[in-house]
Amino acid sequence: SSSKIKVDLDSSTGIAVMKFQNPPVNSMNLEFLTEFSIGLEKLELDKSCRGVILTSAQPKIFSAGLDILDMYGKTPEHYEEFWRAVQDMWLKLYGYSKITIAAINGSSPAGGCLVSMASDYRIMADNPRYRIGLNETQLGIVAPFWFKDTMVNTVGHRTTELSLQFGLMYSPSDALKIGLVDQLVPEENILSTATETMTKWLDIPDHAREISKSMLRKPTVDRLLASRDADIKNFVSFIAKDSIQKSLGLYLTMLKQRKV
Ligand code: CO8
Repeated sequence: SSSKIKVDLDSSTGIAVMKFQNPPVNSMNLEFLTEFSIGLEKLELDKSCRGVILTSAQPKIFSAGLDILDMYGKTPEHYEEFWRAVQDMWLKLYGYSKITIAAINGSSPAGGCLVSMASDYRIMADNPRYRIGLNETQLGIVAPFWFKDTMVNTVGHRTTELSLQFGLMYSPSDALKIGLVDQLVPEENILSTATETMTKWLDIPDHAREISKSMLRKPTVDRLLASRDADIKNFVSFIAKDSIQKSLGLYLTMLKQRKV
C-alpha cells in the first residue's frame, strides 16, 4: 500500500521526521489517520527515537484537516469508524511521551490546527498567505470538546471563545501574537530550525520532562477516555443530520468553485 506519511529516523540524533504526503492537501482520511497513529506508536516504542518533527511534503499546506469526504454521504458505520480513528490519533499525539514539534510549512485549518496544537512546540513558516485555526463553525459544524480543550490549553479561554465561535483563521503573525504558534521562521529554514529546537528539548532529561508533560496533559486526555463512546455517538448523530450534510455539501461546492 502506498504510504501517506514518510518517516525518517536519525538514530544518531534520536530525531524522527514524519512528513505528511497525502496530495493534494494532506487531508486526513481514515487511511491517513490509521497510518499516523501506527507510525507514532512505533516511534514511541523505538528506544532510538526521542523526538518527532511533524511537517508536510506538500507545498503551501501543512494539512487541510479532516477529510470532509469521510464525513459526507457515508453510512453511520463509516462515521463511527472514522471518528474512532480521529480520537485514536489525538489520544496518541496529545498524550505522547516523546517530544513533538510541528514544523507548520503551510496552511493548517481545523484538524491540521489540532495536530499542531497537540504537539509540544509549534514553528510556522512566516508566509503571510498561510492560515491556521479551528474554522469548524464556518462549515456549520462544531469542534468537539476535546478540540476545544486542546485550544484552551494552548491559547487560553478568552481567545478560544472568539476563535471557536467565529471559526477564526489566523495569519502567522496573528497566530504568534495569540500564542497559537511559538515561533515564525522563513519558510526555507523551517526544518533546520525545528531540528535545532529539538536539540534544545533533548538536553532535558527525558524522564523528568515526560512526567511534567503528563502532569499537564493527562487530565485532558482522561476526559475523552472517560467518554469515548458517547463522543462517537454524538458525532455520528450530529454529522448524519440532513441540515449538517447540507452545510457540508455547500462547503464542498464552495471549495470547488473557488478555484477556476
Ligand atoms: N477534505 C476533503 N477534501 C478537501 C479538503 C478537506 N478537508 N480540503 C480541500 N479538499 C479538496 C478540495 O475540494 C479540492 O478538491 P478538487 O481538486 O476535487 O476540487 C482539492 O482538495 C484541492 O483544494 P483547493 O483547490 O482548495 O486547494 P488550495 O491549495 O487552493 O487550498 C486549502 C488549500 C487552504 C487547504 C483549502 O483547500 C481549504 O481551505 N480546505 C478546506 C479546509 C477545511 O475547512 N477543513 C476543515 C475540515 S473539518 C475538520 O478538520 C474538523 C472537523 C471536526 C468534526 C466536527 C464534528 C461534527
